[in-house]
Amino acid sequence: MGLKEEIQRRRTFAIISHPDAGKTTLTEKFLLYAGAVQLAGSVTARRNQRQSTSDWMELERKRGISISSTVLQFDYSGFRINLLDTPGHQDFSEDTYRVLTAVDAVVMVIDAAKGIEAQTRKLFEVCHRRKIPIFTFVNKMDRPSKEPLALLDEIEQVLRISAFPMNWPLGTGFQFRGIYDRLTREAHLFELAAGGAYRAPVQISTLADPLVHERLDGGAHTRLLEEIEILDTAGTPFDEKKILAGETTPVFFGSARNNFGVQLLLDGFLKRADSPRPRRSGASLVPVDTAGFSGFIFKIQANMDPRHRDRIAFLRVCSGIFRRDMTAIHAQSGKEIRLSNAAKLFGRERETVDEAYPGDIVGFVGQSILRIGDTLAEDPQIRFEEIPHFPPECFAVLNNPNPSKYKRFREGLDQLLQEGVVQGFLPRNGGAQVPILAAVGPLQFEVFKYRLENEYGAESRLEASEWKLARWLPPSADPSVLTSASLPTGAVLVNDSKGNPVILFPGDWALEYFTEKNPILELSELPFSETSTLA
Ligand SMILES: Nc1nc2c(ncn2[C@@H]2O[C@H](COP(=O)(O)OP(=O)(O)OP(=O)(O)O)[C@@H](O)[C@H]2O)c(=O)[nH]1
Ligand SMILES: [Mg+2]
Repeated sequence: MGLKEEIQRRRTFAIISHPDAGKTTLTEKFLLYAGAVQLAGSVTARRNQRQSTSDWMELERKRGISISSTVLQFDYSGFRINLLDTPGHQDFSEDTYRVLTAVDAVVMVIDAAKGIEAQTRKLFEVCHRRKIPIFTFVNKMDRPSKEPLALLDEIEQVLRISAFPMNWPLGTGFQFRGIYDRLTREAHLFELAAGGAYRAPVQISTLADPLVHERLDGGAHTRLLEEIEILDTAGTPFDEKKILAGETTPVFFGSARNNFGVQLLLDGFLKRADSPRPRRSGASLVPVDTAGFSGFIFKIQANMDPRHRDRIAFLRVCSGIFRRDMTAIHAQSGKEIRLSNAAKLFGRERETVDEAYPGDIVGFVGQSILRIGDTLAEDPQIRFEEIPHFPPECFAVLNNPNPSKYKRFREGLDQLLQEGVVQGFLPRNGGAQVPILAAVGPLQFEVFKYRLENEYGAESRLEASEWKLARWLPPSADPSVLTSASLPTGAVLVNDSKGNPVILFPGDWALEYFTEKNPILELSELPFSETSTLA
C-alpha cells in the first residue's frame, strides 16, 4: 500500500465529555466491536470481571475515573484507528486539550439524563474554534432520560451548532429496545448481553415490521412514528460537507454499557470522518502526503510499565513515513536524533513499530530530550505550533520529609514535572530549592503525591499555599530590579521550568496593586511565547 492509501485508511480521534458520561465505557465497546478485545472490561469492575483497557493506572482503577488520556491503536474493517480516551474532570483538562491538538475529529459523549454539562460545553468550544468535526453520542438511553427531541434542541441551542440525527432511539429508559437508522431506514432491535461484555445480539428489520410494535408499548410506538415524521419533514437536511467543516454534528443514540448502537456509531463515524488533516508550521500547512517525515509531541507519560521506570513521549505523525531508526531534526534544539525505540500503543501495552503514517501515534521510549510541543522532522524548516499551557489557579509547596530518600524524591519530582502532571516553579532568591507546584485543579496535586509515592517510593508533604495567580513578566523586563520591597505583600518572584520570570500573587488585589505601581510592565497569564496559540 502506498503513502496515499495508508493515509486514506487512517482515522485519529478523541472521545471527550463531562466526567462520567461514559467515554471509557464507549472506548471499551469500540474495542469489543472492532475485535481488538474479546471481552469488554468495565470501569467499575468487581472481582472476576475484566477491567477496562484504557483506565490502566492504579489510581484510575481505584477511583473509577480517568486521570490521564490513553492511546489505543487498532484495525477494523480496513481502517487503522488511533483512538484517544480522555479524562473528563476539569482538573485534568490540560491533558485533554493537548490531545485535541493531535486528533482530526472527536466523539462527544452526552449523558441522556443530563444533557450538555459544563465540561462538555468547554471542550466543544475548543473543538469548534479549531474546526474539528464533532460526532455526538447520546449515551445512557437505557436510563430515564430527557426526551430525544429536547436533547437535540439542547445541542443546537446551547452549542449553537446544527445537529443531524443519524439515528433515533426505539423507546427510551426501560423501554429502550434499539435504534432506527435514518439513512438506511432500518430498525435495529437489540437484546441485552450479560454485563455488556459481549456484543449485543441484534435483529434488523424495518419500522413497519410488527416485531418493532411488539417490543414497544403502544404509546412509545406512536410517539416514535410521530418523531420520525417530524425529523423527516422539519429537520436539518443531511450535508456531509458541513460535518467535515465542524458546522453540523451528526447525532447517534445508544447505550455504551449495553452495547446498543455502538456499532452503528463506530461504522457511521468511520464512514463520515476525515482521514488525517495537515498541521500548521509557521504561515503554511505541511501537506500530509509529502515524502518527508514530520510530527510533534503532545504528551509525555512516565512509568507506564511498572517494571521499567521509563518515559514515553507521544508523537502524532503529521507527514511522510516514519521508519524506525531513521534520523530527524529536533527543531527545539537543532539536533539530529536517531528515532529508535519506537512503539505503537494499546492502553498500557506497547509493541515495536517499524513504520508509521500520518495520523498515527508513536511512542518514543527514553528520548529524554523531547518535551511537550516539540517538533521532529526531516525538513529543518518545519516547526509546528506550540501546545498551549493553562494558567494555573492552585499552588502548593512540596516538601521531602525524608532526607535519606532525597534522590528518589528528586528523580520522581523531575520526571512527573516533565510529564506535565503539574507545573513547577522555583524561587529566584536561591536558598532552599523547594519547588512550588502549580495546577489547574487540586486533584492534580493528589495524583502527583500518589504517583511520587507509588512509582518512586518517595513520600512527600504538600503544603497548600496562599498564592492564587501567576503572571509572566515580558521578555524585555529585567526581573533583578524587582526587589521584595517592590512586590506586594505575599507575592513572590519565581522562575518557570524554562527559566522565565513569573510573579505569584496571593489575589486580585495584589495583582491590581502591582500593575498600578508598574503600569509599563505588561504581565501575561501564560508564557509570552505561547500566548498567541491558546486553544
Ligand atoms: N446506565 C448506563 N450506565 C452507563 C452507560 N455507559 C456508561 N455507564 C456508567 O457510567 C459510569 C461512568 O462511566 P465511564 O465510562 O467511566 O465515564 P467516563 O466518561 O470515562 O468518566 P471520566 O473518564 O472519569 O470522565 C460507569 O459507572 C459506567 O458503568 C450506559 O450506557 N448506561
Ligand atoms: Mg474515562
